[in-house]
Amino acid sequence: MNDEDQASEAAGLVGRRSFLAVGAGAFLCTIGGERVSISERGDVAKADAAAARVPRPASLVGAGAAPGTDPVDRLTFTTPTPAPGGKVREYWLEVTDALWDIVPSRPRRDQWHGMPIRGRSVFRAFVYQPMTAGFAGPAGPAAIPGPTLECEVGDVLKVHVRNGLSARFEQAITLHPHGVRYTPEYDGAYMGDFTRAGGFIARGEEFTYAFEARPDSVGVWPYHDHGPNHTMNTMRGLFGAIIVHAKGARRPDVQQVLFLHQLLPPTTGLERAFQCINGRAYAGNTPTIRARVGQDVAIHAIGMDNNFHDFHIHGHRWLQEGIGPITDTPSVGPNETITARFTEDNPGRWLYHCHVFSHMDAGMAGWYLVAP
Ligand SMILES: [Cu+2]
Repeated sequence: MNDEDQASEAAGLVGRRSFLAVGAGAFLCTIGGERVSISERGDVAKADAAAARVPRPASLVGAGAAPGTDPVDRLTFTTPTPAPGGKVREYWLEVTDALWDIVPSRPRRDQWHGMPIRGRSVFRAFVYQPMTAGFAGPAGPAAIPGPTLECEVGDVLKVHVRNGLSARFEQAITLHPHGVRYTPEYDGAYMGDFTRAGGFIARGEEFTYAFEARPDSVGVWPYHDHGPNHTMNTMRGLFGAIIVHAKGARRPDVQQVLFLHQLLPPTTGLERAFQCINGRAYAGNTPTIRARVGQDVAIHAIGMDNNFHDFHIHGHRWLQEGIGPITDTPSVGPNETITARFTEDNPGRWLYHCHVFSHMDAGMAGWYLVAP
């Protein structure tokens, strides 16, 4: 079987050879008013079928009825412009479905334990693919996570999103940001009859979001799908990071975003669960971070599943506001960010990993290599 056949079968589209209950990975989705239980390998197809039945919200049909009857539903909003000295930072993202290998090293291997990884590891992910202006062509690979959107306080992030899913995935998607300031029009949230323009991008359509980077937006934040099928779509890869820098702030020499998340059989159709960092599992497949002594290093860990993770870097400690004063293993919850920022002073080969043992042992680990 080639990878495409494997992924189709894995998603339950070609036939389910085995009934495999995976209780630990079960979750419930509410999709357009339907409750969909996601508990078996390949149940992603059930979520997709439910999402395909969600109609375009009445508020977005034709001239558009007001979304609801409360006075707040009749408010209208303007598109923000940059503060004095600020800029418009434009990004073009196409939502595509793509085959994704969770363990791409050949042979498949966990470098930490020198252990072969057996079985299939390719599934069909949904991703935000970076595109050049006007969606002229790809600006980068279709990958988990989507591109990091960067700006400074005073800027407006203008994010063009096109739903480029293939015909078998007839469903709306969105982009919902954290941290920046936005009106309901640019919330990117599907809300049934109350849905505003950015909350339902049907297949083949596009929408342009405008987000303001305010002084209280400084930090590192996730963005993710918040359309009718948001839970499943986020779990299969529709997420990325936003970094808002203080005006004129010195950028770190090394900056790395790490999403901590699971890829489970109900979502992937694969036989086993993978504990992932940026869509990959096991050291040598997950990001290898490199720095030199003396560099200003910022490593941002973001939770992107139903779990809490404990982010640990060997050989290092850092100030963690609200947890510290000094830590080397802070917890990070769903859609929460922690930042490990320090001046590098400890050369060598180091591990970084989630310190939940079952996560660490199933792939949520990687290398941090520090040159003298
Ligand atoms: Cu974990």
